[in-house]
Amino acid sequence: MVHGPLPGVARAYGRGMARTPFSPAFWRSPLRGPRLTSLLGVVLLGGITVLFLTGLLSYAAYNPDLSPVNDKTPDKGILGFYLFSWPTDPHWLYRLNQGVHVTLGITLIPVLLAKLWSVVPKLFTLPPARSLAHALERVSLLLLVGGALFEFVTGVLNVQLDYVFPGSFYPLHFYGAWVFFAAFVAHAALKTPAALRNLRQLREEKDELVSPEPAEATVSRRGALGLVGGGSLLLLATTAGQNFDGPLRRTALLAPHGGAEPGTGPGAFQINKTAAYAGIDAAETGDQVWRLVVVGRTGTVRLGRADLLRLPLHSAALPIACVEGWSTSDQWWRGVRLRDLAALVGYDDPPDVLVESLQRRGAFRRAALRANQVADPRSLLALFVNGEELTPDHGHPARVIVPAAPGVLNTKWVAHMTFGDL
Ligand SMILES: Nc1nc2c(c(=O)[nH]1)N[C@H]1C(S)=C(S)[C@@H](COP(=O)(O)O)O[C@H]1N2
Ligand SMILES: [Mo]
Repeated sequence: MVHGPLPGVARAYGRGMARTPFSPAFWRSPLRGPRLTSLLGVVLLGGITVLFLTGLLSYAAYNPDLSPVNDKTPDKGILGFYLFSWPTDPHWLYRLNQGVHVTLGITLIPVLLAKLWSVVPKLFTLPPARSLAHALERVSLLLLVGGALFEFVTGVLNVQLDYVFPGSFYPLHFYGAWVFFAAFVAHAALKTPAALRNLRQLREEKDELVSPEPAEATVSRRGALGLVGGGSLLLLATTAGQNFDGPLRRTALLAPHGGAEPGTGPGAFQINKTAAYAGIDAAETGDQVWRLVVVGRTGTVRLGRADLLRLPLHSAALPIACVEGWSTSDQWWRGVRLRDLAALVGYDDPPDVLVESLQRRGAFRRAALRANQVADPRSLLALFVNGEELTPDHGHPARVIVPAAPGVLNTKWVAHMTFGDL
């Protein structure tokens, strides 16, 4: 049964106020109410917690505390309290972490938008604050809504537009995540008990979210939830494929690394930055000119390609997994073990290493690897992939590949390696 306007609302009509968003009667959808809001809230409670944790792990995987070279948020202070040495096992660890982070984030967009829609009347309640506690609650809601929009927008832009914010995505998304998650925890602590109660109740409670003067329903609540869930499933189905090869990647219609693999042959798997983009000149990479400079305790060693080929070569099946949430399945890399290169310059116990490429500009032209990564027998300075020489775009003449590490640590077009404790 639809009840008539409340007396106060009727008076508001009289004064011509009912048509502004500040009047409860302005919001007429019969779908709004604590049950819908609570259900969406519980989904987001789980989803955003996973997003936050995988985000923190993703940051730790960059080895930011190892060297300033890796750290895009050097002023983080205590926010880095949890950092730890990223392991090399299982070798698909970063691939899984980042695939979940990005795919889940995109999948939750319709849920987030529906949740914001379901509570939008609350943004307009008057007076703005009834008490200090109420004022604090509203400020925290502002941080919550602002933080959520900020994190989703910066994340999607980074994934879709490929570094629209040169260098600054990491601090924005990292600091934004802490602000947002603090507000999220406060909100969840306050609201979860009531949300669970709302979901167990069969009938809608009297609540400020329930329109005092509901319009005729155009869609049932079940239908609306179906729309949100369907939207999420559609995003999931058109994004997740960018973590797989071949026909599955072709399903990732919305993902920048979906579709067909680039080129043909052994090097036909996803490329982040091409050699041309990175400004790598073929004149610098030829066998006659290119030298790998390895620096360590016992001095400096210069190795041409022929010298490297005389060292023991090993193979490892490892994926490329990018922070942007795309990855490849395992590729067959072949090259010299990083720990053998460390031994060449005086380290039986492998230390950390700073790897620098031929590339002159760009945030990812160099990276630092931790001793545990250098020590892993699968960590290679690869010269070959899938049975053939590296292609220019995959880092010819030599590139680093390390198990479980983010793509950004797998430096291409390597020119310089400095072993030692960083
Ligand atoms: N020199 C250099 N190495 C680099 C990069 C770069 O921009 N410059 N990009 C990194 C990133 S972010 C990724 S995901 C991987 C991608 O490797 P691929 O292009 O062979 O797939 O290379 C890494 N190595
Ligand atoms: Mo990447």
